Amino acid sequence: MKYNENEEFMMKSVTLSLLQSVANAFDFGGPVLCDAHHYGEGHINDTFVVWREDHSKRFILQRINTDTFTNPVGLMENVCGVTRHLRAKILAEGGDPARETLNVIPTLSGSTYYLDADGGAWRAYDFVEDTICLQQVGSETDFRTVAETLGKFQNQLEDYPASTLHETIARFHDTPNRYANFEKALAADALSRAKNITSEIEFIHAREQDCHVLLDQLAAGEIPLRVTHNDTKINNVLIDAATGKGICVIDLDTVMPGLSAYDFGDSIRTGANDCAEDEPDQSKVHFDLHLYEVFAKGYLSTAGASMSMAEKKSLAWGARLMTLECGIRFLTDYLEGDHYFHIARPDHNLDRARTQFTLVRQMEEVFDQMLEIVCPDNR
Ligand code: ADP
Ligand code: GN1
Ligand code: MG
Repeated sequence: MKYNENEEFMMKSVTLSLLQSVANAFDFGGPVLCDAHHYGEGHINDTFVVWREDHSKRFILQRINTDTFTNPVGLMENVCGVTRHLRAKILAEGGDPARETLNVIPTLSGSTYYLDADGGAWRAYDFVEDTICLQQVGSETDFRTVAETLGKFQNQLEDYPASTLHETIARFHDTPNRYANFEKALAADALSRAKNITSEIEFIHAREQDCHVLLDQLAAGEIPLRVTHNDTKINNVLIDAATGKGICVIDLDTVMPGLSAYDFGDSIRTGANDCAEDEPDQSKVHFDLHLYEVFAKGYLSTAGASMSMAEKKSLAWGARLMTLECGIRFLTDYLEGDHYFHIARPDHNLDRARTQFTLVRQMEEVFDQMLEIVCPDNR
């Protein structure tokens, strides 16, 4: 790992010659030109843009992070199965499948992925043009659009055969297991960083019981297992730049059986506030109950019809727990030496974790109102 030329992100660098040789393996309909600068702000995969030589069309070329996704073949089976399913739904609804779901570009030999000489696993997608990708919420309208788009996505996958999905990351949103992993990292304290985070450790320990809430509800049969996206950070939804319409849900690597609370919660974590995920100044971090309500209304307008009262209530817990869980994961990575999330500066994961915990504390203060918003008068 090293800083790339712009020192924007600490991520695995890729030489132009490697990128070009990988790009040459895909069926882009002609030769393409590559740019070795990372594209976008994802924390996991290495994302690049390639252009046809005549500049008529561009594509996303991604190296799948195989430290994170250890079965890239199964992962691509999931992505192809899910996008095929979505395409049929979009067509039936009179939509445009070329823009409204990811379109996998095969290699010249007809495979959905390519393995380079070093074992790197690559895939390519059409670039979804004329869209914006929010890193932070600028307007209520856009946030509501993200909510409606994710609710619709959940509906479209309602009848997806969940048993055919590979579990691409084991126990991804198993919050008690994330807690246990934090405890292991803390006990090992490999870089002697625990001394810097005594108040954060105390914060996490005080919430051990909270970590169990959603999985207990699932085990008790109170809420259903669905096919969910599981990584609904707002920058994983593309919005039409001209019309503001929700266009495409991307980053399908973690589509797996899960809870609606996970998808609802991760969007609230990233969107219902006025700060960046990695805001270092905690006085600037504000959970925004109004934006939470905007999102809840949008999400329930498209996904609410099939939800029981208990499932609606679980959404509020999803917001709290996805934020807590993500903070625990950032802090675990900080303790272990920042090997999971791409970082751009020392203590980046620590800043991210602190921001999550500030949000959790503020959510706890208004939790009754959060419950009431998703489940008014327990209706
Ligand atoms: P990561 O798992 O690292 O987050 P993503 O698949 O989310 O990777 O891609 C990173 C970024 O690249 C996205 O946030 C988005 O800005 C951009 N991106 C990914 N796929 C597409 C696409 N098909 N069209 C346009 N932009 C895309
Ligand atoms: C990662 O891939 P990306 O950047 O959309 C992570 C999420 C975290 C998020 C925190 C596969 O999302 O779980 O919530 O970072 N994805 C994976 O920003 O671990
Ligand atoms: Mg992403």
